[in-house]
Amino acid sequence: MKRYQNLLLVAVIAAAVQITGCKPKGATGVAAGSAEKAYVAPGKYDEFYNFVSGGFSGQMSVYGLPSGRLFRVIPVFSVDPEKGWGYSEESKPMLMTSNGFVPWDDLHHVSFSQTNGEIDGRWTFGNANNTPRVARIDNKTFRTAEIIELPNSAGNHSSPFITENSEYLVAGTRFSVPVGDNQDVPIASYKQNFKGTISFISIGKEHGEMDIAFQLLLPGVNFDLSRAGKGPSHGWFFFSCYNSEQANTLLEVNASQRDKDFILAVNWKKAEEYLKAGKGVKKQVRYAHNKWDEATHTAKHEIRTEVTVLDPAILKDICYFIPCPKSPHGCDTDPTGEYIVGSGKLAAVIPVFSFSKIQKAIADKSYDGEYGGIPVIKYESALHGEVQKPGLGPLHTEFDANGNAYTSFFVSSEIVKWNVKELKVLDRVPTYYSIGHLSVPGGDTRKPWGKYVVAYNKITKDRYLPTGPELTQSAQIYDISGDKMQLILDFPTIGEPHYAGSMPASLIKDKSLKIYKLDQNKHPYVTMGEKEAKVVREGNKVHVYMSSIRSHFAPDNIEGIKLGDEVYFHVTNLEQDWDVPHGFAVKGALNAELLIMPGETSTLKWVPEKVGVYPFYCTDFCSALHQEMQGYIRVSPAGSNLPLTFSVGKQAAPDSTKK
Ligand code: CUK
Ligand code: CUA
Repeated sequence: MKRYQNLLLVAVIAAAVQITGCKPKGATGVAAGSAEKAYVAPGKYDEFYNFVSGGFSGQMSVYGLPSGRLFRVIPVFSVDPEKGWGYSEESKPMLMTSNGFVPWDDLHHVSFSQTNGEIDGRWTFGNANNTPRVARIDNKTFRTAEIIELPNSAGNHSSPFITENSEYLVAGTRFSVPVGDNQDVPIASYKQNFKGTISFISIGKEHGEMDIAFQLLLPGVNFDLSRAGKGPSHGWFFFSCYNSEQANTLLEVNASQRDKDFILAVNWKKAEEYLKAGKGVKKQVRYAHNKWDEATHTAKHEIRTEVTVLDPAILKDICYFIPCPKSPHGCDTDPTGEYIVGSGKLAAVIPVFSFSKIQKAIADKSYDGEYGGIPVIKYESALHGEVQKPGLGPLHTEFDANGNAYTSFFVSSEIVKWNVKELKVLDRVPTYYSIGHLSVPGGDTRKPWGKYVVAYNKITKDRYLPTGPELTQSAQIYDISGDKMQLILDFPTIGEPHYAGSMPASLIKDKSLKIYKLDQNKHPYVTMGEKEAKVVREGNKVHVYMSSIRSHFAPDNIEGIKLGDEVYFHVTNLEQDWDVPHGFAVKGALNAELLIMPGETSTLKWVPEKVGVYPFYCTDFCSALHQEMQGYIRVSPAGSNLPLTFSVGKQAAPDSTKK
């Protein structure tokens, strides 16, 4: 009977999901006069930067808040021909993994570096959900500076959440998989052989360099989301997990059997102690670590081979399970660090756990047995209370500075505001439609700025002009400065936005880099000035040391290339002026363009396959004579004995048509 009820609940919710819930009809939801709250006059700056994950685009995009204006798409895990990301020789190593070159991924969550529990503006992190990786973006350049792969992991969803002094980012695996020497095991042996892991990635204090400090080996559940403790709960991490049934097929039913799954509480300070005491076991693995070097404007890819694993079933008092109703998704800690909100996708209530009660339960050993060798704290002993009848399908919660929580509800398509201490629902507004994450500026930190909550929606239906079978995903901004939430703007987004974060513009804007200094360019193929431009043959490799400045390339006439040659255009942008990139593209190249920043060197590899004269040109409108910024390269047959020549400004004489 219980099983039947569970199936029924799943069926009802599945039906609701398919019809996208209680879809608000007719109204646009925007009250007269509220639009001006999102209005940022032409030429004026926004108050916040809004970094939004691109989901299956694999990128991150940056918008202004509250205007919703798009400023930049930052290529992270996916190639981006617009910027040459993954196409230039310098950036290709960034996308290398232990599986080779992976040109795409699925980026769900962004996270900002913090100092004392507040956003400090230095770095933005993002996760790769498919081929498990974490990326660090340098907020000075808005460029991906580092990518680290995660061994023993599959589907890095519960990531990259950060501690309050940027000690660690965590990365919990969504899929449990066989871990260890023999991975050729039957899928049906899930319960015996499959394990979940959580990686703790340390972050260098000065330069942010990422390293896997240790991994926890855990029972074979699916880790979903996570948040670090704050203030009193600093030193702890909380992870939601589903599929405590350990199903290996048809999870939509088989992983929805139990009334409660878990939140995993991790005492990472304790884990550090065990690590120091030498209790970790070193495992041989293979994972990529890729880092961008700003001096050489080039990424370096290396494979690392060792990771230290701690087993919390043996090393007691690192991990505790807390029962949490029905397939928890979001797991969010409030700004005080005392309350942990679990959002069960199929649950009728929102349970709020108390950190001090969890501590007391551990001290009193108030347990309900073990799961996979890890103690399970009694639900009531950890519980602060439940929000009753909040809505359908709670997913994620963020906070303002006044003790209020904002929870997204996918199935009932709404945001519900409630008081964390009193557990009272205060307000609800519809979203259009089917919200996933939501984000309040600083709403996951000790210091929320409040002001807005932004909804990231899965479905837009009738909100925008039709664009064929797929419609844009979208975000919606609500003013939360008053008692009632008020919708002030819809804006379309790039890719599927899962999570996002916002920080005051002042944390970034004055530190934003304007140019790369040419005299500090350490690229091995740099061309420091036009006089140094040259073409050098090394066997069948031809290196073109090329400069670009408004409005020509040097050299811009090249002859003596032969079929079978590999040509490397190393283009240095000599400009030392803000916002003057030059582009570079060659006809027929099986590649993308280069987009070269002032003072930077970038390389395009080109293997011509036909004899002829090929034009190349600048792709970025850089001056009144941008259209004149072009050149020619001549390709002769393989056996040709035409010497290699190059020039700029050498106008042909009327009769020089020989050769
Ligand atoms: S997840 Cu997308 S709505 Cu991947 Cu954070 Cu919840
Ligand atoms: Cu350089 Cu256009």
